[in-house]
Amino acid sequence: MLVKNARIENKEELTDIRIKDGVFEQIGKLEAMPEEEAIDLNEKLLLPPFIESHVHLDTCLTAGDPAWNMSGTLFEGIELWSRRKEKLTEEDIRQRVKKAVSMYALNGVQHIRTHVDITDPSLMALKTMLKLKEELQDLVDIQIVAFPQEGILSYPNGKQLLIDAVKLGADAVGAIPHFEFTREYSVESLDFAMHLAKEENKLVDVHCDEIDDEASRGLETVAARAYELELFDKVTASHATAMHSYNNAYVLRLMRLLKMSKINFVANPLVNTHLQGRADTYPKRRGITRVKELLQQGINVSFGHDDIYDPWYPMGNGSLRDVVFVGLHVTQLMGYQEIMDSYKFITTNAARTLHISDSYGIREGNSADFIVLDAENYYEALIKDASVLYSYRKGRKIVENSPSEKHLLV
Ligand code: 17E
Ligand code: FE2
Repeated sequence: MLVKNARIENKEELTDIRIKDGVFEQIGKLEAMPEEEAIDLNEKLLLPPFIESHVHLDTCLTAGDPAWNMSGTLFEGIELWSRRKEKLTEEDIRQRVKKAVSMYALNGVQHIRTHVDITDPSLMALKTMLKLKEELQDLVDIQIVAFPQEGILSYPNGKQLLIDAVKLGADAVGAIPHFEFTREYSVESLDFAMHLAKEENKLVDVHCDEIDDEASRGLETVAARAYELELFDKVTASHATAMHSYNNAYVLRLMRLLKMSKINFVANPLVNTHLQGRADTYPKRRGITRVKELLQQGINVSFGHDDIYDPWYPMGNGSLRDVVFVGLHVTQLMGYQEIMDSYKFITTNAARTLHISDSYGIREGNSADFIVLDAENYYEALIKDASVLYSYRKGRKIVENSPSEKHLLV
């Protein structure tokens, strides 16, 4: 099959792509061969598929059950989820995860890293997610983080549950240092999680300092262990919102270690602008990590949705457009080129976070995975909230959407 006249990743010049046996065979200026199927993209934007680098699929679509989060805090969310967890069944998880994944797929997402709560003696969510990962392969690649929502040292049998989750097949080890009972527990939990990842050859993704407390310094321990254990870019610090509140002198010192550690960051602009700042009167902190400064230091940052309609976030639709749109505002990345390049937060940068850069992207020899947006470049796509017209996976069309049209009749 030949794909004609694509604007690949905002490039001015038009490019053609030949796909054979589910792989990008040739990329350049190409002519259709006799009998070859060809589609003309008419100068539309072609991107590698979107990547959701941080979401909790096991909790999605449960908002209001058993009650709504009225304080808007992370902690009320955790308490509510703890109650909702008691009602979990395999069927309940299946239905919600399938629905959320289809929402993502319709919006051009083909890779999802999901955190799955393993502070549950039955590990039901994890076991179900491992099955769904196989069952949903035609739509998305799912990466699973064993996420100890209620702590590793502060939850009964927390260490063993994390070990069990990894042995069952989780791809990454999680931690939640700012939720552990004490600072000592927080350091010990990170030591435990990161040594486990090293021994079992797993990735690491820590919910790291998701709090406005400037004294929450899990991040330095995550970075130090990433460096010392030579885990480097297999490690991700998610949220890292306390960094917003660190003093500048400390950040200046910390940056050196962050660069040496090569760790990735994920910011979740929709959810953290909502959950953070809740203890502030005015001024109210934005609750987002220092994205612009991290990027300036050459540190990788991706953006995630975090939640779809659950105890932590009462909205969400599986479109990463709003994540990028709001992310650019709250991080003040609103220069022309910054806006143009911002698709990288949910493509190239997110691929680095997921540690899949080797096989990801519009390159000859890669799996023919791509999406087409109803716009000429990403700036335009953001402004007009452009539809994802097509999503192709291994050369097969898995999504086709109509362009959204509006008609002024007067
Ligand atoms: N759990 C957590 O600890 N933090 C979050 N942002 C979500 C769940 C969504
Ligand atoms: Fe999260």
